Amino acid sequence: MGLESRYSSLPLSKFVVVPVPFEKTVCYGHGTAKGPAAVIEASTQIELWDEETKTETWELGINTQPAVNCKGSTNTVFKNIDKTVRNLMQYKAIPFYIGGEHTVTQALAQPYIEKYKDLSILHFDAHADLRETFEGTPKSHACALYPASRQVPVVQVGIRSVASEEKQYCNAGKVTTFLMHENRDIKKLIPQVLKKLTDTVYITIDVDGFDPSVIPATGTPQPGGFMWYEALDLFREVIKHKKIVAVDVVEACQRKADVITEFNVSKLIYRLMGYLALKDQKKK
Ligand SMILES: [Mn+2]
Repeated sequence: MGLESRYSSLPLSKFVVVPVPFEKTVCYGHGTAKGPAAVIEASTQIELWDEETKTETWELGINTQPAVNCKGSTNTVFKNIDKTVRNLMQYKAIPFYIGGEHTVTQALAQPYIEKYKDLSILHFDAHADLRETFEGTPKSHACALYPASRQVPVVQVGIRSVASEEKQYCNAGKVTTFLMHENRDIKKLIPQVLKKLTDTVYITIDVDGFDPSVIPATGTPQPGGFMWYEALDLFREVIKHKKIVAVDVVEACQRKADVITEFNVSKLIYRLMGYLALKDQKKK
């Protein structure tokens, strides 16, 4: 957001933004590697005062880290991500990781799974992402949540594309799947989601969970997703009732046609920070 250093040094900040521009296994639309930089660039266009939360969220401090090195093999990139996450865990700042393809969630979430014994994951996505392997590798965007789902509760919302090989995992084991077409009443959905999540939550947001009219530029779009205010209703309530340890926002692409995606993702991230800022206000 172009903040001066006393509002953006890591030890003083309430939030830290971490670009993770990894793109290797995308199967359709390309451009997620350029997503993080575009989102950060768009953040300079957002009003500092948040009109919904009525907070000057930026005053709590927002640090932006250099991008995680995503060159080299997937194993090398995963090691780089792991090192970054574990380093940031020393600070009080709540991380917002910006992808990159959804594969990065496997590496991002693992240190939190190991650290927090009562962790669960809110998985906002059009796709179930529960394949064990895809095109010969388990480290694929199509398998993004599979490793986590073997370890901690995963609550999926927005889902409207499931492969027959992964449907066995939906609503089985530790996975709760709220299919989009069956859960279109957000007021009924929210309490069910809150009930299924534990008290400590990692949020992973694949932007294709939104309707393509809200976030048009993404690798594998699906019709009929969350509208802007529906999604905000959900995120506001989850943030209000749960301890959030980290958020990732993945699969945003940059395209020449328009800047809607990067602007809206940037505003989404700032709004979620605003919801977290509100919790601080209530504690005072
Ligand atoms: Mn997806």
